[in-house]
Amino acid sequence: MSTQTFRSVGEVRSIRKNADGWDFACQGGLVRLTWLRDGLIRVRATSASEFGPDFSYAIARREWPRVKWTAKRAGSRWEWRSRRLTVVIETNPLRLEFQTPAGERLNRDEPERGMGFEGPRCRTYRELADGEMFFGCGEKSGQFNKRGEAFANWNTDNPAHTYLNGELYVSIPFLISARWENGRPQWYGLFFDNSHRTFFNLGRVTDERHYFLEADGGELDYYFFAGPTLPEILRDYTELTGRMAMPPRWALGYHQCRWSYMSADEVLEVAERLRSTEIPADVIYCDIDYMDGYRVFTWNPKTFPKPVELIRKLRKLGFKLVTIIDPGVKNDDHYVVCREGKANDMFVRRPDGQWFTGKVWPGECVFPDFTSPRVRAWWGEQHREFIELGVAGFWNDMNEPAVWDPQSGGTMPAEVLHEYDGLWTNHRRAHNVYGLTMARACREGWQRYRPNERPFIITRSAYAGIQRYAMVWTGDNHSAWEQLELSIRQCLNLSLSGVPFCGPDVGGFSWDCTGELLVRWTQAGAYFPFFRNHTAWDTRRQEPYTFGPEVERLCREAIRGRYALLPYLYTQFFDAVQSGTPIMRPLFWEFPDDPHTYAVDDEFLLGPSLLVAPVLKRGQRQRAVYLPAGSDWYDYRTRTRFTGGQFVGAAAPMDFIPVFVRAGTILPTCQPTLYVGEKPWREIELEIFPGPKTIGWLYEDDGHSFDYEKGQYTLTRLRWEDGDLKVERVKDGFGPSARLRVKG
Ligand code: MIG
Repeated sequence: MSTQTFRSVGEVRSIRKNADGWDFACQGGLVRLTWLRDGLIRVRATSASEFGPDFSYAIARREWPRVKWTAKRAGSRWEWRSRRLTVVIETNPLRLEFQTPAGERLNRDEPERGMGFEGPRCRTYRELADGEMFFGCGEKSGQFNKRGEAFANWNTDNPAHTYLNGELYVSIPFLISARWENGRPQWYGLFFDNSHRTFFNLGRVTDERHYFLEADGGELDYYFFAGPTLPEILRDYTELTGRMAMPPRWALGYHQCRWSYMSADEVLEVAERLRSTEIPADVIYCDIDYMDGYRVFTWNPKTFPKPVELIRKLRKLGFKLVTIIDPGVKNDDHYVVCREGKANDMFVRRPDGQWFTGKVWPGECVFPDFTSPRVRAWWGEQHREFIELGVAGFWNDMNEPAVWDPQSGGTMPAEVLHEYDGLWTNHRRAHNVYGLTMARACREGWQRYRPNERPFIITRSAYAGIQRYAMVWTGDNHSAWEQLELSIRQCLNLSLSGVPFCGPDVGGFSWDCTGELLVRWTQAGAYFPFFRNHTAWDTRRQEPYTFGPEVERLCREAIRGRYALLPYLYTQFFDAVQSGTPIMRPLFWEFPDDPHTYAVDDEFLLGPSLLVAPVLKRGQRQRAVYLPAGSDWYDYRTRTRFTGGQFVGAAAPMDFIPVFVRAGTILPTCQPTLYVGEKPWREIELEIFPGPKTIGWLYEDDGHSFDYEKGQYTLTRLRWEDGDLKVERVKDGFGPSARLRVKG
């Protein structure tokens, strides 16, 4: 129990006005309000006499055009107005209220306590509205709607996680609130940018009238997003924290992994088997056992004697190789990375100046301080040899960081020091950005050696803004039906947290998968942005061909289905790159006016048009599917048309899961290939699902370079009118665009 008591910032004593906002000197702290854009305001508070340096690893954009706003005084309150947001500032004591321009309350400080401090902690108590729902918050397990839950954000290697909310690998303290008001949804977003351990209590065991957000240290620093719509909140959030760049097109294919393929021969055997069984696949992984004694950036000379040859053979088969890279560097002075790193002061130290060492796979390790720009550059250089060998991507694991020391909670002790880009601090503040800065070092290294090739970087740990550097997979799940179900909620919330490229270990990591579960998970996974089958060392084989011919056939069909949809999927990736739009979307993203969509967490949309209803139970051969109101829907297979706003009973034999297409869709598809680059998309087949207005989009580029950023892409708007296809090139920058053919 804390002996300290919470002290609210209290009443405003004086105000200092700057161009974009004001400083309020309060009885118990200093508060700064700044407009970033119309509808986006930043609130900072400190108990110190001055604000600390303004720095955050999450923030991508610092310069914003001037916002038009006005301030008006009425007694002890000020009213600030911009076009999308009104802020009411009560000064005695200081309390903030956020309103729509029409004066409807979006959210406000809880009147009794507002914001303040408790010892080193900062906290904001906020009013909780009746029926308020919460989404986002990264990859947390638990319910889809986080109302009534409480959780810490502290990156944790939690390999046995379940549906019970706990600390997981990723911390994204970004919250989206939705609530019904006069028959319409009302939205706001709140990004609590503090890299210390944060704790969100979203109405669990409180009086149901408030929720609170707190951090273990540092300043109270949050951004309020007024929307008014959900896409506008995500657009603003991803403008602030950045958007992903296009991944290489092959990264959208099927990935095959296992901990571990123990030798180059085994990697090739799996690759060849996938080809001979005609299961489409693009990527194969080397998990930790490819290394020499788990030393990063080495190969085991016995089992992987000629990596160049391996990569050449894989390339011939149409496979890319991705290797795992852990942060722990074996503490072995005969090992060049360790020796050089020590000589150049690259590793984190204890306060007494000693290297911090901790045990992970290689045994005793030292750990790079990725919060140093110098260390990031050096770490980036370490990838050079692998990049030049032809390694196509990097897998950043164990970067919470995981350290096998139960004494310090499975990570570094709090007192370990970090440079934090010049703001020297300890692990309390650096912990949650360790993974993000590692992924950043990897990406920046790649960019140095392959500036015009898109990197593929997959990370387990992350903080807000990770989408600028890497995609995220959800870590160590297990082969259980519950976990297949959970992965939908996790990836929907990750998608709403600015990370569009995400996915789980298909088939499950721990435990033995069954044929039926693998089929159902593969059928669902085919519609997730990231699609990788992976499993742990002590489980049965999990490649789709290891469960007998029937499972093999069913998985092949599911994976072929994804390859057929790649033109559509790739177009969604471009949308995410441009506007921060999630690829995998909750139903309410597209149908916010249908109140029933908010409770649907066992279906999702891929892009605007495909509704996917995975089978989540053993033995289930049909399932209820909710079709949102506001559109008609076609069964993807039978083309039977249904009206929205109802549950339908959909057939789900082992051959497929229910998928519906929104009426009014032109779906660009292609002939499935064995891997993405096997043949260029010469011909795109357009599947027409007529509606009142029937449209579609197609994005094309070279699939691997950054030339699209210079306009070398083609974006086509398709319309279907009176049985005729109308083609409009919105952008015509990529030469060899495909021929379009209406199917059927
Ligand atoms: O301590 O590299 O989540 O995907 O196979 C386990 C071995 C370390 C954890 C990752 C998992 C990977 C495994 N790693």
